Amino acid sequence: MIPVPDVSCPMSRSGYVSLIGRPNAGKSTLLNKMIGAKVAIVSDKPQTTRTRIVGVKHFDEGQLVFVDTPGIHRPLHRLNVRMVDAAVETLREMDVVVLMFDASSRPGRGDEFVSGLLRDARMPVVLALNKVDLIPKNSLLPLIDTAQKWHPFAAIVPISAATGDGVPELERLLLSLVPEAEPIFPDDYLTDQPERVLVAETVREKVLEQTRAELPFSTAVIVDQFDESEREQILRLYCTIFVETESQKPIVIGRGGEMIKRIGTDARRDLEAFFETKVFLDLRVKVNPDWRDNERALDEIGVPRTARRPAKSRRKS
Ligand SMILES: Nc1nc2c(ncn2[C@@H]2O[C@H](COP(=O)(O)OP(=O)(O)OP(=O)(O)O)[C@@H](O)[C@H]2O)c(=O)[nH]1
Ligand SMILES: [Mg+2]
Repeated sequence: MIPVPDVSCPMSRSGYVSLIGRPNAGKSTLLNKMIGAKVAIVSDKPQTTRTRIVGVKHFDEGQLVFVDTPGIHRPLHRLNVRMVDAAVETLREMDVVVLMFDASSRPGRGDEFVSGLLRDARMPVVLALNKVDLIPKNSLLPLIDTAQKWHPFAAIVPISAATGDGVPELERLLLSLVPEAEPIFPDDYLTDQPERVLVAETVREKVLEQTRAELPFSTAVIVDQFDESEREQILRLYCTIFVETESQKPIVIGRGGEMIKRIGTDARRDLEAFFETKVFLDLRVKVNPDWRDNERALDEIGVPRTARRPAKSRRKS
């Protein structure tokens, strides 16, 4: 008998897709948009994301496992070395890479540098030109021209991670580029981010929103206590916000505690929506000098280790 191919059940496609690019390109915004949940914090300050964040999107035809990464920049602290290495390492491990440019700003040496990192990448690289909602369509052509000289991209896709424009097309393309394979995660799996990390990151997002200059870079948040014994009625969360110097402490606290109150109110509102319960949030501010260069402090904050050392100059972070 001639075997009849089973066309009713085509092989599914699944794979890991890394999101890389310079700080502020919109990688975390895209991750959240694609998986339909906020698992990565977003801000208008560069260097928002500090670790890899996995978010899974399930399709009838398969699964895309996105890995959001910290923006690639010149690292001048041990923290930043760990961040950049977390991003660059994905170039060896993933099935597909999405390199993201902020198309609303002129391509610069930073974009060229990141494109250069792709030289030895064996996997297909898709270039996503983000923030097209901010620019006229015809302004993309010179950017595409420049980018094509930097790397033989598998495709170049204009998107707006904020509005979702072009995102379904990007997802379809990525599904066609990942290997034929069974889903990697169960069909209700969303993210690798533990609840405690989501809490700490939500608080840090509000600190980033409210503060300026050096403060966003020198702030870290840890959850000291996550008390869900009365979760049905109220979830009690105790967090510490670390700053690097005594002089930064009053800035986060604000005049008469005004700033820390606003951070707390905004964070609590988001956390109550996320956990679907009432939240009690206790925030305190502590000085942890030079935590960005202290390996033990970085371990505690949960930024994975790396072997490399930071560059010499401390002028920029
Ligand atoms: N107008 C517009 N703004 C966007 C878009 N995508 C992201 N943004 C904004 O750009 C800023 C940076 O976004 P993020 O998603 O935090 O960028 P990122 O690449 O993850 O940045 P790092 O984590 O620092 O590497 C935020 O203010 C976003 O709201 C977009 O498509 N259009
Ligand atoms: Mg980010």
